Amino acid sequence: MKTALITGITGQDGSYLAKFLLSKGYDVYGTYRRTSHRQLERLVSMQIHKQTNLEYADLTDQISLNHVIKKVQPDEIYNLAAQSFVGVSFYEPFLTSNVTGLGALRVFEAVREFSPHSKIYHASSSEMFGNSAEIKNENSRLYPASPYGVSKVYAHKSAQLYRKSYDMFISCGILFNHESPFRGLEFVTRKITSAVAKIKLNRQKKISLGNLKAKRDWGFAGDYVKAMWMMLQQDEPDDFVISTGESHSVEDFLTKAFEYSGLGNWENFVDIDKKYFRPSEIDDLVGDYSKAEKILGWKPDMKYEELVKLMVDTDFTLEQNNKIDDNF
Ligand code: NDP
Ligand code: GDR
Repeated sequence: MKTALITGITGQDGSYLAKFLLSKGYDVYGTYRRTSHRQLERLVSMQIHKQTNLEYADLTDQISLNHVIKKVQPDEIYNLAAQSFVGVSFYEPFLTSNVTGLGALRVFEAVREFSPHSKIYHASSSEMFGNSAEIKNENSRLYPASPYGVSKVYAHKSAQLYRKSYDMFISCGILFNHESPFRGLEFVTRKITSAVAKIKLNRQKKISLGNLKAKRDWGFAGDYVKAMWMMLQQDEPDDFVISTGESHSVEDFLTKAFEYSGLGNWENFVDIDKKYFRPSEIDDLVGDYSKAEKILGWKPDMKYEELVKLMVDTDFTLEQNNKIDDNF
């Protein structure tokens, strides 16, 4: 039985990945942080919290990472933990750099010192590319447009450096946006689908949003975690873009979600609020996943329209049962 350790197991991707690895027969460990509120929600909803081994560790605390990695000696480490919200990275740039940038380096150092046989998957991001018109691949220029993007570039370059300098197996997945019913409520897709459910049930009148013109390459998280695993089944470490190859605007997502729900024209329900605009924005992001298709045999399964429907349907059912957080 192989052992995997997931940093960020409580997040969207961590929970999908844990479920996937358990289905493959892995002994799954995950790191989590002490918080004052419920944090295992996703693992509990997926009914896998009792099958995973949880260990305290924080990406800002080298000792905690050393301890867990030394103890577990995992065959595979998936470094997913991050301050992952681009919007907040403008308000908390130091925290974001510390967790999302330096945090990855701390994981690599802990592995180098205490578990050099472990293969590492590192969560890089399309946010590293910033604003430029072309379709992005593994060789596209990195020109980040947020403190989060800068931190991901630091981690990505550190991964490549450690791979080369110390012969470590570190593969980077350059993942484009991927969503699901387990997406955090602050991200725009889930913000829209959770609002649609509340509006439909007369529990909310309007939703406030920012830049509706921005376009993103949105895929399904369940498809993307498979690519992470595939990268670690290779003989050599490498970098791979994981995407769908098409982008849609926030406005298009709104249109589809409101029409599908039966509420009709979104314009009756949306306010534009300046506070949701970012100091610098990426207009459009589209990824070319042909390298992953060729080498890993990976391609996305779920289509964009299916994803919108899945999220609208799931949020409606959740809201009917009063299960969407009201404090958000
Ligand atoms: P989430 O925000 O849902 O999950 C982030 C995870 O990191 C949570 O488990 C969170 O724990 C944990 N975490 C945050 N800060 C720390 C810390 N200081 N120490 C330890 N753990 C911490 O992100 P996703 O699941 O969506 O993304 C997973 C990874 O992939 C992230 O690195 C993200 O930046 C990257 N990525 C995501 C994409 C996407 O579209 N989803 C696209 C490209 C890259 P807690 O629950 O306690 O907050
Ligand atoms: P992103 O995702 O920044 O691409 O980062 P997000 O869903 O936050 O924003 C997507 C686009 O929508 C625009 N937008 C809004 N966004 C939010 N959150 N809230 C709003 O009200 C709103 N209105 C318009 C944004 O300006 C943006 O253009 C995600 C994260 O998962 C990162 O961790 C990951 O690395 C990247 O995707 C790839």
